[in-house]
Amino acid sequence: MAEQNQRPLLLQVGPLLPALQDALETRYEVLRLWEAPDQSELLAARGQDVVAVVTSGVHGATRELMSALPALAAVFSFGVGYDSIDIAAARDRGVLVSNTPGVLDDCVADTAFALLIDVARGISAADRFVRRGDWRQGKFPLTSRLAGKTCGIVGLGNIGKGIARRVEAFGMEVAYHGRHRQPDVPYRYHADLEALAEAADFLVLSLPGGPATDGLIDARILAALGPRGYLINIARGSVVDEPALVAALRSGALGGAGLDVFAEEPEVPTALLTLDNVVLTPHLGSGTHETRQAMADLVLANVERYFTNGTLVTPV
Ligand code: 8YV
Repeated sequence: MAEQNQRPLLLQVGPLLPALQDALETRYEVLRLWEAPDQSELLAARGQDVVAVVTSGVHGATRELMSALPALAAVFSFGVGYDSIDIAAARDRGVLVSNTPGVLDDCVADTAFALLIDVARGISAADRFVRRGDWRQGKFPLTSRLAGKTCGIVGLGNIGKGIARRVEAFGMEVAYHGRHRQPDVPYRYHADLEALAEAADFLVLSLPGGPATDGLIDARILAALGPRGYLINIARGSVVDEPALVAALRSGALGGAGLDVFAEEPEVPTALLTLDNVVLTPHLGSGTHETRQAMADLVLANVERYFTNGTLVTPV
């Protein structure tokens, strides 16, 4: 028991890849917050000894949680997006924060492209059509070609650039919107998001979540995308005004949508479940064995570097 107490005490907010949990538990003492029958009781009893939090983009870390941990020095997150972590609270306290950039770009870009081609060509809808036996009654409706269309990317970071390369390979034009024009990219820049939505056949969201982008894709942007336009979201549900999206899809003001993220995960607006022009996936953007392992390795590398020399591999 004495040996246990000498290991740094980590607080794990929610479940993580089992291999990561095991690796952490062999080196550190880990409190599993989500398993505690009474979380406040656990925090009151052990919170003062916790030196680091291990969390994810999904589980986050609130100011309230951090304030229950007076010795907290670092937050390690599994995921690239850190909108669920109160960065201002961490800065106020001098708490370091790490995330897992770089290692998931390909898989998330693949997911965006998969949703795009699925919604354009009706792959999931056609699969349902075949399974229902509808083929015997007639042909599947015609769908939309990708080649020659314009893909508007909102947020041209590493994931956005990966999406751009994929759609270019399918003969699409790329345009983008972001806070700044990027002089080194060959794509058309729209300083105005509405102008990008008007120019685009497909609007793909690959920007960070958080207060700065909350509800950015509203009824006006969806109307600009229009009845033959498609919205693809692999970013965060919070960047879209979800009721406006549901209304636009139901009325036909928007052509269709491919959505991997939602405002209140794992809840999905029930109105979307019956629409054939919508493809829904359960926030699986980074969800491959290889990428989740690479994310786990990067979390562990950050934890180990921190406890070796007080620095991080990938600080936020
Ligand atoms: C999730 C993600 O974090 O990296 C991100 O920002 O959204 C995802 O990779 C991951 O699913 C956390 O469990």
